[in-house]
Amino acid sequence: MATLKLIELFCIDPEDRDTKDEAYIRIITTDQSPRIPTRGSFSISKNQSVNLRSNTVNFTGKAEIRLFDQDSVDADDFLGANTVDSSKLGAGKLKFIKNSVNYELTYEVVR
Ligand SMILES: [Ca+2]
Ligand SMILES: [Ca+2]
Repeated sequence: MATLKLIELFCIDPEDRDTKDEAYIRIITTDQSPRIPTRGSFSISKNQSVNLRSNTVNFTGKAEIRLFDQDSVDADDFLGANTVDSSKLGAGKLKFIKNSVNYELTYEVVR
């Protein structure tokens, strides 16, 4: 068992061109799939960051981190996925890059 600690989500280029993105994260583990934030989304635009330090998830094996932009009329945009491993402890950065969209998520895996 390890703990995934989210630290910061940084938007280099948003998905929604003219407005802010409504970003949210879903973490898929072997036994749960929490959404962060639980309801709604983080309002984020180009060169802005969101502090995620209050969010931790316990997991065993691998955890998949999926990033979405919530849209109100059409379906939410899936912006990519990354996997972290409970045996690889330490801090790191995950890239979410799709077409012109570019996000960076800072995280740490601790025991
Ligand atoms: Ca969108
Ligand atoms: Ca949106």
